[in-house]
Amino acid sequence: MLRLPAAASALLLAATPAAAQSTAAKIWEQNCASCHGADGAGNSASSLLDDDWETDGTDRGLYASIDDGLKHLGMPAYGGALTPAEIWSQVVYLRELREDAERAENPAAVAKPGTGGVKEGTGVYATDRATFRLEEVPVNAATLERPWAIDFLPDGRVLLTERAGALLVVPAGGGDAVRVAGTPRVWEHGQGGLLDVALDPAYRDNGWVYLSFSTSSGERDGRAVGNTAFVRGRIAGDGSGGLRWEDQQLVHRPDEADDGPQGVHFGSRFAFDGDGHVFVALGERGRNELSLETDTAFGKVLRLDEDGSVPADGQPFADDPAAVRGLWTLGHRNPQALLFQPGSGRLYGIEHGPRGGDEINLIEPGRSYGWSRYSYSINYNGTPRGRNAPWHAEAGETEPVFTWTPSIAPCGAAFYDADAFPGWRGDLFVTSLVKQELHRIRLSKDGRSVAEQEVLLRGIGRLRDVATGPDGALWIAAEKPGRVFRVVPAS
Ligand code: HEC
Ligand SMILES: [Ca+2]
Repeated sequence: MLRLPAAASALLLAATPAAAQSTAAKIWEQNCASCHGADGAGNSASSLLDDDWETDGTDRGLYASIDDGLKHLGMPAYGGALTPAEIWSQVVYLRELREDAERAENPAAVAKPGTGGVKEGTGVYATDRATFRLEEVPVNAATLERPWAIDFLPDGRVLLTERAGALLVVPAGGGDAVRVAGTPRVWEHGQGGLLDVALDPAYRDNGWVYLSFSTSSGERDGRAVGNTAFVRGRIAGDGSGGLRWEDQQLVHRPDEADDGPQGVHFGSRFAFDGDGHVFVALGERGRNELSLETDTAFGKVLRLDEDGSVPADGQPFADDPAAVRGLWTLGHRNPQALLFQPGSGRLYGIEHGPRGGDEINLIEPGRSYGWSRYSYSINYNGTPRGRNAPWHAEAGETEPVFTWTPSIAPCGAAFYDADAFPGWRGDLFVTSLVKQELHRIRLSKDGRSVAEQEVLLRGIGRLRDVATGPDGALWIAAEKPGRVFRVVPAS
């Protein structure tokens, strides 16, 4: 395979005649607004903002209506005039119009603390399967702008990473944070910095704590270049009340030859199968053309032994001599969550599409998840992606279990596995950056679709991570300013 250096591929991208392609908004304005209204609220045809559909109202249903038309009702067929990708762009655009309308009507979907009669710290949130209260946990730290990940020590103390580089240990109920000295220096660059923190499943026996972070290998053509690194180490007392990072071992770092100056898509979560393996998710670092290539670590999920070596058994690409070490799945964009479902052994990954098409994927060995050839998204500038319809399966790629269109920019996620909220046991909780929401999702029994979805919180900040605490509460980390919340039962 011919591999271009990052700078050359960026030039190629810039040379693509993007201006020739119309944006989703333009296509709508020129073809659809006359009958459906500029905002979708209806004109000569009825509103597309309500839930009164002629078809089933799913993405496929809407796509088919635009493609084939509804001739008996006066909806023209666009299958001849628009490419499949352009038709798809109208589905995305229509979902965006619907979201705009829903937000305008209901700016705080559930309730925003401090408004609408819900007083912060005392408000009771009545939701489908639980009634809860939101509490802020005080964290006194020198800086806490962007807490990135949250986990817990067995004694209940809270581990927090701060993207700028601090690993913090906070008392169980909040209070003065202790910064762990001697953690790796991070390359604070764009979306990079200190990223995930996770405890080894056998932490009580071996004391291993895993950290991921962006790191630079130096300069190329006058610019710093880097990628994501994964290490483990131990947190030990320093003898005078402080904490130190010790015994560091490298778990994984992609080939330095692939380091690039881009500030995006570092991926980085850890997941453990409890059987000696650690799974890590790598973003495509803006090199989307490489996500489907087995010989680079861009846009991949890897499975490694916990000490970073390649497992002797069960590697799906063992027959591909060029495959990167530990390769498990490919075709990812920027996975921001990677987690096992308790009890089932199923591994899930959650990743961002550019504009629409954020995905929950069931991660199964050897599979490809389609990026960047297939995605339920459109480009940031509103142009359709390529010429194809987005259906992954028709192209031999793995369909997501669930997609968000418009994007919510999902980040950390957790399965709830405690007793405080019996109605939530086994449910998946997903944070959102852009929409500033906490979503609850109940997966179907076979784990391949979503049975329930609910927005629990909106408007308390960009949410980075969520975790089930040892106290049974759901803990949430919000950023800018960094804040930690606990979702606790109302009574
Ligand atoms: C000549 C008028 C007209 C134009 C132009 C038009 N539509 Fe429609 N459309 C209709 C009518 C009529 C219906 C049937 C239901 C109704 O009255 O809203 C409909 C229905 C739909 C539906 C709903 C399907 C369902 O399951 O209920 C979608 C989606 C839709 N149009 C999208 C579009 C898009 C996208 C465009 C532009 C590419 C477009 N329409 C252009 C008249 C039009
Ligand atoms: Ca995909």
